[in-house]
Amino acid sequence: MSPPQAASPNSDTALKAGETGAADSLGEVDLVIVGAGFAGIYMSYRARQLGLSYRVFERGSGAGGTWFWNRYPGARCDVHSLEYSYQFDDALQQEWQWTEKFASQPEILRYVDHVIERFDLAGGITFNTHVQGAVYDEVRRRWTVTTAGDETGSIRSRFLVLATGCLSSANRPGIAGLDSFGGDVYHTGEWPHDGVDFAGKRVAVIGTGSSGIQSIPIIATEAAHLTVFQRTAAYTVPARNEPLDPAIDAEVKAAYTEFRAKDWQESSAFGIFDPRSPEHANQASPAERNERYEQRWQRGSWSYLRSYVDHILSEESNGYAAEFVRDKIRKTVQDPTTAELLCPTTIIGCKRLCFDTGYYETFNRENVELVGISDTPIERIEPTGVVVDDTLHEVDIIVFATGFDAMTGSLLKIDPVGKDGTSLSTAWEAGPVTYLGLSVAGFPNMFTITGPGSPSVLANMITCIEQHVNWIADLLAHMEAKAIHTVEAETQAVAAWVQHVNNVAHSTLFPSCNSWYLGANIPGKPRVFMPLLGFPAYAQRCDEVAEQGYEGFVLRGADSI
Ligand code: NA7
Repeated sequence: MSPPQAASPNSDTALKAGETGAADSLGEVDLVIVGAGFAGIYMSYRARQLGLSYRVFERGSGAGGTWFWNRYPGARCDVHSLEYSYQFDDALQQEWQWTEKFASQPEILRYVDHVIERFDLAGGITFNTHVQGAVYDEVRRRWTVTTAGDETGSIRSRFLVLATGCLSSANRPGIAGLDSFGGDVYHTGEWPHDGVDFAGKRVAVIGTGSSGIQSIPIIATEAAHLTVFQRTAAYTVPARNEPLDPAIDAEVKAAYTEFRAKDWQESSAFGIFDPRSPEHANQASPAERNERYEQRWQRGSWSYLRSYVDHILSEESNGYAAEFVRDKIRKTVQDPTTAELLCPTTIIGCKRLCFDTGYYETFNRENVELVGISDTPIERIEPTGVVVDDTLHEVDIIVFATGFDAMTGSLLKIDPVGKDGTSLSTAWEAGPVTYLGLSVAGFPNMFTITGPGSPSVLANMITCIEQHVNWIADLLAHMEAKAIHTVEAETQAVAAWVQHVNNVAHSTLFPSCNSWYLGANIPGKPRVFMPLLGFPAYAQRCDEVAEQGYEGFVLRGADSI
């Protein structure tokens, strides 16, 4: 096992003669990486390749990021396994054997652990250690990062990489009386490692996004009674998960590089298995549309929304796809009142589409009840249950499937303080502003991976992560080679980028509903569309920025002191 590198020979201590500087309890490295999910793991691999000294701090007791925490029943990826994996090492992608079309959470964790072991990365990761804050010192040109947990203290670094993930800060709604509840309370995004025994219990699930929709059918089969509290009905399409076909596995692995290159050209950096039809729904006849929707419904998952090219562009076309799903719900759910309550009315796809295994069928079970809380929100929680519209629903367990303070939550919990003592929360008071989703003006040598303003959650996260990490690693190598000590996004470049992200979003139907893409799920969060649509154009722009000498960034070296 190789420990993290010692400080690189090019390390610029930046201490002027006579300055001592209080020694930081955890010393100094070139690079502090926050988080040991897919992003932090790969960043540490590249840092080691570059000969940089680094430390990775991870609050969990294991690696995997969102996949470490989301252990709820039925947790599963919605991107094809052969696409949702690293591509930086051909031997790795050849040797790893996925068992299912859509990998389950435990299988993804096994993959993560395999990568760490295979590339000998464990020595650089400190688990059970929370990064609490980070402050930039302009004189020393160093970040001071404070930690708590297995290693409590502070560490100085030249660079700070926030690999904190987009879906890692659980949203626990502040419902009156929650503390008085006499039973057990869980959140899908912070699930106990030992699982939860639902046998014989009356269970409430609050929230019907992806996590609720994956877990509800399983909890229903285990619990004595299940009450589902639904604020907004979500669209879900059958996942049609199955064992990974060995013929497909062999075919992809025979030409994995070409497969990845093709994938890279997809707007979402995945989707080879479910190509988008170039036709427009509003130009097809009703019979053609229904036939196409039925085929795609049978195929399942992403295939459905890719039936036509204009679903997220034309309200009329979107309406056809939405009505087809409502029709399926009405045919599947026997009780007409429940069926109507389950019928979503928003734009299909403006919140992330969900994929299920037997979700709508679950509401035909005698032990399952649906309670709408859109017009009559949960009033309070009492020791014995949940009160809605003056009715007490008695339960023994409450499961919050209420999602995340997405994309910015974990960054703002750290709330780094940049130049002039400005905190990230102040800089982002009106919503997150970044350049390329990678850098924030006023926060030199700090990078966000898959941050707001990058494709991230609208694309294949692993592909986005590798593209980001490679871009950052190239920049760090450039800085080492040219004796550049600081890099910082220019304010004008940030403003232009934010405008670009907004323009792209507003040319689609994405901003039309209260999604976590917009921060609308968190009370008081500024309503700003955070991810950028279109991976290939984004990656090309990043390349151009680098080729043009890091256009939009200020690079400072020894001669600019
Ligand atoms: P989501 O998709 O954000 O879903 C959260 C659900 O919880 C959704 O139905 C919300 O209703 C509901 N919610 C949130 N806050 C409340 C309160 N205060 N009261 C009642 N109901 C509430 O999170 P998931 O964990 O399911 O999925 C996150 C992503 O993980 C998913 O998109 C995939 O990318 C994987 P709302 O719709 O806001 O009315």
